[in-house]
Amino acid sequence: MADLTRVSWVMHLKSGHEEAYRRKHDDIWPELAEAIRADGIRNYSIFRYGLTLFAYYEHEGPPRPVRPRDDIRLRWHEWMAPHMQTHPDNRPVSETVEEVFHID
Ligand code: RM4
Repeated sequence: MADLTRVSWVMHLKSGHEEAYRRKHDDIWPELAEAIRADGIRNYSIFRYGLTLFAYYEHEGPPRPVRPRDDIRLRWHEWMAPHMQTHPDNRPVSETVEEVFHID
């Protein structure tokens, strides 16, 4: 079986933006969903705990370096920026989390 890489990180919502964040993801742009799938990303979930967002996805093969954002991601990050803690270029502040347990 091919190697599977699991990727997880946390991001941070601004207080009072919980519903807006969810609504925008309920209406995710089809072209963004398509770009995510085209990258081989599977099982992508974002869970909210208070203002903390825990994100997780899988892709086949070894871990990949972070790539420059394409136009869709640049626009999506601009669209999401009002609701999240971000860097000045609208990238969400993200911290890698450590996998400490896994079972198939
Ligand atoms: C998040 C954030 C992430 C993006 C997902 C789809 O709110 O913008 O960077 O990958 O949406």
